[in-house]
Amino acid sequence: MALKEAVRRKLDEFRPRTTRLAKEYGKVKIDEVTIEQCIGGARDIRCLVTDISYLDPQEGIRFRGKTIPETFAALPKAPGSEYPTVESFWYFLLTGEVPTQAQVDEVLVDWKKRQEVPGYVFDIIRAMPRDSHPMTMLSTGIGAMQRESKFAAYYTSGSFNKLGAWEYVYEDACDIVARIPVLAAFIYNLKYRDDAPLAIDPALDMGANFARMIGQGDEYMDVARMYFILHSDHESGNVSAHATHLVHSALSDPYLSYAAGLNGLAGPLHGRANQEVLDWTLKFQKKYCSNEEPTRELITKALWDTLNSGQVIPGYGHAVLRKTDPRYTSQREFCQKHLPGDPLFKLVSMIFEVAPGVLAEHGKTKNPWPNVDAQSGVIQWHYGVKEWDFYTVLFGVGRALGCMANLTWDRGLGYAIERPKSVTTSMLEKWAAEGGRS
Ligand code: HAX
Repeated sequence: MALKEAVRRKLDEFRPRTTRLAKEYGKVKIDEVTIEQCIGGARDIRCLVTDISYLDPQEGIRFRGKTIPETFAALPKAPGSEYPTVESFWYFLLTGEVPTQAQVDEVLVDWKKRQEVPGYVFDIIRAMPRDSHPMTMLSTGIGAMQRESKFAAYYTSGSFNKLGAWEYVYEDACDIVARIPVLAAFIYNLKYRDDAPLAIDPALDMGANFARMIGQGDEYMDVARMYFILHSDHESGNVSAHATHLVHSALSDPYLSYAAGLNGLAGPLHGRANQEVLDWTLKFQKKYCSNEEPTRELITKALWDTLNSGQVIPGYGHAVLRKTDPRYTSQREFCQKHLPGDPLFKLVSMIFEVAPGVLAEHGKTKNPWPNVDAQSGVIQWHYGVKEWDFYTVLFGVGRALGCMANLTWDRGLGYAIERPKSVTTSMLEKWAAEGGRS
């Protein structure tokens, strides 16, 4: 498999750099920690390493050094489409190299071989109450599939070797990214289409096949491709990526690790914000616009009502970004091109005009601008995926790409078990009184 060999080559090139940094420059200081950071969620402390993507507060995400438009422009496209296949993006995330069409085709064939989800996983999900949240079903499905882990089998084989372990993480990673859309489609059909599963199309790329598997037409294929790529990676400090990395650092296999990541993604301050945005917007329509068109005044009132009731405005703010999220912009451009007249898009655009001003006046958030989740649900809604509690599952399918690429590299570079040090409140009070920890 050319991709695995490309990853091996890249890891061999990288390993001496990491080893040298740790050995020769290990004591060089790159950051210091304040009491505010210690109490406030470790915000902005530089203590994780990843080369898969980097998030600049002003510019937004770069995947392997490329902005979103550069990434879309550089990668080989799906047949008849202006978007790249997820397979080509996977090659790029893992290696940093733009693949040839032949290399992309090889990934596509490889994923088809890996794609089958064992029947017992479906049985377990079917046994859950039908009104369980789809994210609970997804994380249960990934956790249940742990039985298939090649890394776990290798660990207990008696011949575990630290240097070779990445190959087994790579195998699990490829299995997970190939299977998770099939699992997600199963959950969608179980919950919303009377448990009427649709077969895998052996000829279609991941995005196109996913469209087919949830009963969508051809026009949804690019939506799926764009959505999975945009949601893939956001460097490694966000809750889902960090949880995945943390759990794997104990040498838990990629299934256990990504189930943990998904559980983090399910939180309303993280991935579930896309569900919350749709919920907020539809409630707004129902409450304020049953007899009249939405106006800036009505939106302003609704935003203040939300803030005054102690809730956050979903889809706005970010822990790192200080500008409009380019993932938001990319989806907005898609809407402007493909669904400019959609009433929900118009409403969300109006919220975009008003919300930053309201949040700035409210004065709490460091970033009043929209994030990825403010725009994504509108597109799903427009194309007929109206079950908005499913939107975080779509995020989880995309995020698997970033988390699995990162785990492969984590193991390839032999990153250590994660174990930050905690302190007590009394210690903080003592150091506060002394002006710092001596
Ligand atoms: N509405 C109201 N208040 C907000 C806010 C928002 N959208 N965003 C931040 N704030 C508040 C915070 O709750 C915090 O208040 P307290 O001091 O009372 O605790 C204050 O402003 C300072 O927060 P911050 O430093 O600007 O932001 P954080 O790094 O603490 O939090 C969050 C970042 C994304 C969690 C936050 O902006 C938020 O809750 N946004 C709404 C939920 C959301 O859209 N989440 C998705 C983020 C993107 C993502 O991960 N997608 O998966």
